[in-house]
Amino acid sequence: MPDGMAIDYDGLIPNNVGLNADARLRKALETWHPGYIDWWKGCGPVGFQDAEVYLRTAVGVDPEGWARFGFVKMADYRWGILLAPPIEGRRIGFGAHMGEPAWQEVPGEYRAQLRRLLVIQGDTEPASVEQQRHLGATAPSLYDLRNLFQVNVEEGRHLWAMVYLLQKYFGRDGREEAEDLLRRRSGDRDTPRMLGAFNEATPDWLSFFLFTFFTDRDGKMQLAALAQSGFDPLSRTCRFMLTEEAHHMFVGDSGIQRVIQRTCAAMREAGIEDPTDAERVRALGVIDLPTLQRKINLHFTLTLDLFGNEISTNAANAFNAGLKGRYREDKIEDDHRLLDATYPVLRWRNGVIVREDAPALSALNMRLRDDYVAECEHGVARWNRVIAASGVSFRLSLPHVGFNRRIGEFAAAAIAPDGTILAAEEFQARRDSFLPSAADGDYIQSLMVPARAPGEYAAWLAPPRVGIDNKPGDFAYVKIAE
Ligand code: BYC
Repeated sequence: MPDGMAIDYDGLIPNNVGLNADARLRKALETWHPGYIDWWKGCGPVGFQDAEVYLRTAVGVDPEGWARFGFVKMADYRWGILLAPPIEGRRIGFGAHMGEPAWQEVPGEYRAQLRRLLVIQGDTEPASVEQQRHLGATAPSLYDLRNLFQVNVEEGRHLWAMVYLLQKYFGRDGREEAEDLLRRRSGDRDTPRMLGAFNEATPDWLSFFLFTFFTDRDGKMQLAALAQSGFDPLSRTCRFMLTEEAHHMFVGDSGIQRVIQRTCAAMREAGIEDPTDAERVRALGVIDLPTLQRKINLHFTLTLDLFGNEISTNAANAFNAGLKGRYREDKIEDDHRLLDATYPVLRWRNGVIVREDAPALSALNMRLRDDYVAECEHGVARWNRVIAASGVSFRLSLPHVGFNRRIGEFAAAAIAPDGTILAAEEFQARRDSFLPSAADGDYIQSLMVPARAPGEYAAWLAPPRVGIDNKPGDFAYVKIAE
């Protein structure tokens, strides 16, 4: 079978990478498979493993083939290895090797760098499943429960995607890395996941929606940058992963819209004019908008840390090597080498925020982060339109990029969400007006009561406008075993 479009759906591991013709790789993956299933059962969704879930499964990589819907038990989900179709004659689009044919094998000089990128990407996928594992118990509807599990099984498949690349192209090192991906645990003191945000808790559904809006969107940006890679198997892998990522962000975006709709409708019915009167709004059993703003402040800034340092030689080297491009590199009109270019970077200098031109190569993390922030701004504008349409007078916003940071220029700075520079003590004193407090967490937790009858929704959340796969509002997306 050519390494192209044809899907082998009969074996243990559905794939379009010709696994049947590669005995060594098949054996390596089949050896890894039981450990993966153990991990899924031990660290994946708690409960519901015997439930029939209305999931989409990728059965092809063309626009029609990759989304087949049907009821499956999660442990029986067919986690496959699927690459986007090859592009004939593809060439490296940036960096020192620009114009050379894309690599089909790992270039020896970049082996370590490439492996590190694959491992970091791979590590985030199971981490998110671990973070979300307890959410099923408090799902606000069967529709939402199904979406959670869809996201979870696809993050599992994204782990498979990175493990495939590690096992196929990195021999024994790759096999060891694949084992370690199953060994680390989100939030574990001794063997944590690699990046900060993936060790945070996702304790409730508001956090889940914000995670899928903000943090999955970092996933999209990073995958889009890796999809430009001169290492063609990585490019094809990421291109296919991106088709799945869109739904994850939809879950977050529409989830927050539904929270806002419900809150605003409840306020209107009760005649509450002041959106900051949290006590009265909470008495209605919905999430007050200032609490949502504090949650946005937290999730946005945790995710900004995932872009690394604003000035990064790792990022410059990965670009120069042709391994990781910019967002939509192929649509940018410049020399794609950036040897003489500059890029404006926000820096923290002697207690003030300044904008300085830095060498564009070193500033690639900053540039990707700027592209990310622009997308987030669009999302917040959509949410604000929902608030405005309901007649409530309140505006959500993204906090300043220097607020609440742990990585990069602003890690040591005390900056308010509006960009005001504060003394460290003042920041601490006002912390609970910037970020969710323990009491906010308790309140949100108090709303997390499951709704499990078809068509039933928890009181803090509006129903979706349309169902998954155009199913009606009372469709039983999950058939829970008695
Ligand atoms: N936490 O030179 P720097 C997703 C480390 S999300 C802890 O600035 P670089 C998903 C850094 O590793 C997308 N450590 O780093 C979403 C480095 O350490 P070493 C995941 C951090 O390499 C939702 C040192 O600090 N994919 O897919 O330029 C659900 C120096 O930093 C952090 C990727 O990220 C942090 N936040 O930039 C499911 C793509 N940040 O090596 C899935 C692959 C930095 O010197 N990764 N450090 O010991 C990369 O491209 C880059 O490694 C990073 C960091 C953008 C992460």
